[in-house]
Amino acid sequence: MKYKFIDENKIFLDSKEMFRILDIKGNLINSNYKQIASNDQLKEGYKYMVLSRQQDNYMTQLQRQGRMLTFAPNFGEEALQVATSMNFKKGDWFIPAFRSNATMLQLGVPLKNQFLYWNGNEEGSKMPKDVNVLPINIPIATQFSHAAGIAYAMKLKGDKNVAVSFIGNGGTSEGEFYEALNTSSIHKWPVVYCVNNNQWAISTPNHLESGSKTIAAKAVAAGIPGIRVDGNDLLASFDVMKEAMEYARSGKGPILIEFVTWREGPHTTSDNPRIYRTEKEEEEAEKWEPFHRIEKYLNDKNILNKKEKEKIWKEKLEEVKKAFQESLQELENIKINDVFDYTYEKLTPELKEQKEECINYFEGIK
Ligand SMILES: Cc1ncc(C[n+]2csc(CCOP(=O)(O)OP(=O)(O)O)c2C)c(N)n1
Repeated sequence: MKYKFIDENKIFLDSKEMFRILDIKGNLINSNYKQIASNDQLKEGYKYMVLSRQQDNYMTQLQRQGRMLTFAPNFGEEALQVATSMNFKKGDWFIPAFRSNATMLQLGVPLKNQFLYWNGNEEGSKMPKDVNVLPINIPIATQFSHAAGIAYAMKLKGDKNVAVSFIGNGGTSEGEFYEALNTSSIHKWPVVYCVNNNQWAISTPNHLESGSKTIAAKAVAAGIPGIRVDGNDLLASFDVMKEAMEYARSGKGPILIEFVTWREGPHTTSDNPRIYRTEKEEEEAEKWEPFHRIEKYLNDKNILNKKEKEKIWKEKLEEVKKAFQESLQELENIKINDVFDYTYEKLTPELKEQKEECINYFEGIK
């Protein structure tokens, strides 16, 4: 099979170029572009972008009111996230970072779970049956090792499925990033390694965390293809992701995708970006944000008009509010045992002692 992106284009060793279909305003750069996603797929993907955005908007308000704990918003990264889930086939696995909300929602993780998780209840990590999504994992870059392991298992079983995982640009400076890429390259395990290059690792900019000009170029060391794509361009991200998943599914081994994006909000709600980047810098970067560009395209192609769009934004906010209320009912059922019961099959003597002390304490204040 001949690949459009993998075969015909250079690996981004020295160039900061990237694949892009929509320009800064959402117009087609090449008017001969042939849409690969169906209209319905694009519309569905857009709905999940909105759902995730509305969840972030609402959760930020809740957090400021003291009704949510700290969480990592996804502002500005929604297009690359749905471009991923839009390409999933039954049996594929997703191994998320902590900034993968829209992908998780589209793959069937309930909104309520996300509220529970970020409000400190591990019940939020309990996936519904047939939802092949691992719980959110906070230690940076460990996701790639887990994805490699799952892909190895799928290959042993003879499944034609793919493991897809995300980490941030900062995560690619971790040893685990290279270990996963290298090992899966040697054994040709079916993994698509994705990086949301949002330019920052908390307050550290890209150039202070990595000597490599691009993230895609890091694929060279593992002998696998690396592609750099505009992660705020839903069409480009979808097309690249589709090809990458076909590549891995066909037995050719892993591939690395660098989605170039910009973290619009804070790293988490306890971060203040104004300390390390200027408002002007933000305004410039946000001219490339994903929503207005795909909205313009969908409108130009008569896939989604203004009225439908407004309806989606309204409905998704209602969905979010309802899910939060549902999560509150479950939060009432928190048991102190939950803090201890999920790490080890059998508690260590120290943890056993701590658990008893904790239970006695809470019994005492009832
Ligand atoms: C192994 C490890 N080291 C440090 C941290 C603390 N930490 C949490 S997020 C973060 C920065 C992550 O930046 P990046 O990988 O670029 O992802 P982003 O948050 O921008 O999506 C760090 C250092 C951690 N969670 N895990």
